[in-house]
Amino acid sequence: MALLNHQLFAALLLMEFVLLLSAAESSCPAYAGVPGTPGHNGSPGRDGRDGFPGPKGEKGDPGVGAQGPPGKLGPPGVDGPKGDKGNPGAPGTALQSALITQLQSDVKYLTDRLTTVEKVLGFHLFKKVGQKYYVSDGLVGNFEKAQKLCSDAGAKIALPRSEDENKVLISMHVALQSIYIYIGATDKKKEGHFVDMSDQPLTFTNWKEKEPNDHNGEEDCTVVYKSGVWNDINCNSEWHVVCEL
Ligand code: FUC
Ligand code: CA
Ligand code: CA
Repeated sequence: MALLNHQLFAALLLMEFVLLLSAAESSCPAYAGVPGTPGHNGSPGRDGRDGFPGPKGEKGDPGVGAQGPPGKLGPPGVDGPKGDKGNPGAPGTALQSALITQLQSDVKYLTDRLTTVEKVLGFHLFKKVGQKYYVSDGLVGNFEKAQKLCSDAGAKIALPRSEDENKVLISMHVALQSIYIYIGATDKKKEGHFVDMSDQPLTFTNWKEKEPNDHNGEEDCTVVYKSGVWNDINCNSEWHVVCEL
């Protein structure tokens, strides 16, 4: 009962307050109150937008990094025009001239040797003695044919000019299975007077005993036996051909 009275009382109070308030608002003149104290600062606002771009900065200092690797080779350029002729060189010293002369001589010697060796390689059979090569393809012919076969190969018909050369020449008999080998000595121009193919007297001979005998008055060419001795023979007879280089 007491609680209900309380509640009722409170309700009446509230109604009266509301009535008073509405009356005041609608009809009673009022004065502004004293301003209150400023409130506390609010929390920070959101970030602002970006500003305008600033002025261009000064050029920076050169970098200090290591140089990079070289780029790839570019495509070849087109040939330029031919340059002018150079000025004459300064005169060489005496030593330089001597050296050039020597080198020219060496090059000639080597070139000549190479030419010879290349000719030698054109034959099936060859043997070296000193600076000379005896060469053969195992062919047979009369003296005229023997000379032609050799000259066609840039060579000469064999002619031993020493005991050594004579020995190496007859060593070819083994491979050739020959009886005689023609050599470049004749007495065609003057009977009994044998000369080489340049008409020079022979400086080495190895005649067999009782040779040359100009048998039947018709022997003006020369051959060498397997034993190494020489015999004058008819130039039309056919024997093995050996050339020299
Ligand atoms: C000897 C040689 C000749 C010929 C003859 C059959 O008289 O001198 O050259 O070989 O024999
Ligand atoms: Ca003769
Ligand atoms: Ca004879």
